[in-house]
Amino acid sequence: MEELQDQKERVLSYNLGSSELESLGYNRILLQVCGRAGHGKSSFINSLRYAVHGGRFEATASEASATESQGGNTRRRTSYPLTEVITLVDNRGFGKADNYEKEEIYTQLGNLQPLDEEVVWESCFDKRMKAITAAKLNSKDLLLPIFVYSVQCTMADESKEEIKEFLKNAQKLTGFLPIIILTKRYLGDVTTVKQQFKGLGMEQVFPVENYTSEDHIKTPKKDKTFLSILNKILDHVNFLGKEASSFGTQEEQHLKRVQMLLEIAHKNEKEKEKENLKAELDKKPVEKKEKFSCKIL
Ligand SMILES: Nc1nc2c(ncn2[C@@H]2O[C@H](COP(=O)(O)OP(=O)(O)OP(=O)(O)O)[C@@H](O)[C@H]2O)c(=O)[nH]1
Ligand SMILES: [Mg+2]
Repeated sequence: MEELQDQKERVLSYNLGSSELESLGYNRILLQVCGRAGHGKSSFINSLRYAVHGGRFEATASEASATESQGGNTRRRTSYPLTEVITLVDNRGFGKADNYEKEEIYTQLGNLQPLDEEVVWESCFDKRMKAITAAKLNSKDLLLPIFVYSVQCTMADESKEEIKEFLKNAQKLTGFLPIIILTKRYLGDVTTVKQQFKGLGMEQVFPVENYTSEDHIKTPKKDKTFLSILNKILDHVNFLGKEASSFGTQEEQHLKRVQMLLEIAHKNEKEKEKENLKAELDKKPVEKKEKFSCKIL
């Protein structure tokens, strides 16, 4: 029990003051929660808040809102402060995850979309380019990616490649190896899924059973799971704090992200052009070839 209290206090009193990260201009840790629609992102955020603050359970980050998880055109990133220094961000879940949608998720992850505002991600290439280049460095956030995945799904080979690419890009964008949260731990094969993520090079993989509206009876074991995850995250931040000079200032990180996003958007546009061209060619009736005829003069 004392251990639980210590872990809680460390989270509540943590600040970047003692770290070199502050001298590089960072003053807030943004835990960027992302993952497929319905895998438990909002519930994970609610669970962390409940474990740290207690009180009455509130599903503040709304659980599975049907309209949002269906991939509408308006996206919203909602922030939930956990402490003065740590803020949780509920990024919109991605469903079909085509190139275009992934690009949008990367702009959320790279903090190039504003928090707590409705944002429409343009389908027009020029407008997207403008949005990326115009994104201001308007925060002093240290971005840390958290990938939420339900063990109800084991990874098939093709989704493994897709997730691997996503995690690699998330690491490049933020400078942090993503932290993997395996939700619904009693509803699937947690050992296999954990092994799959380890096989993708992920070092921190945590199975959890979230507190939800249906089941939020507090237990020491559950609280311990969520508080330990937060403490491991702070260890990771401290580690990077010691390596701060190699991590770079927020301006450098921001420029790197803009550059990376422009490259991704450009690559996607080229792929789209190729697909359009192929579709055009497929539509054209194939010209019948004249039968070879040989006239004997
Ligand atoms: N048993 C169990 N159910 C969970 C767990 N986490 C989430 N759920 C349930 O799964 C459903 C989806 O959870 P959400 O937290 O809304 O998922 P989400 O990723 O935020 O979904 P979107 O916002 O639509 O992308 C809800 O009905 C939750 O109650 C868990 O760890 N265990
Ligand atoms: Mg949600």
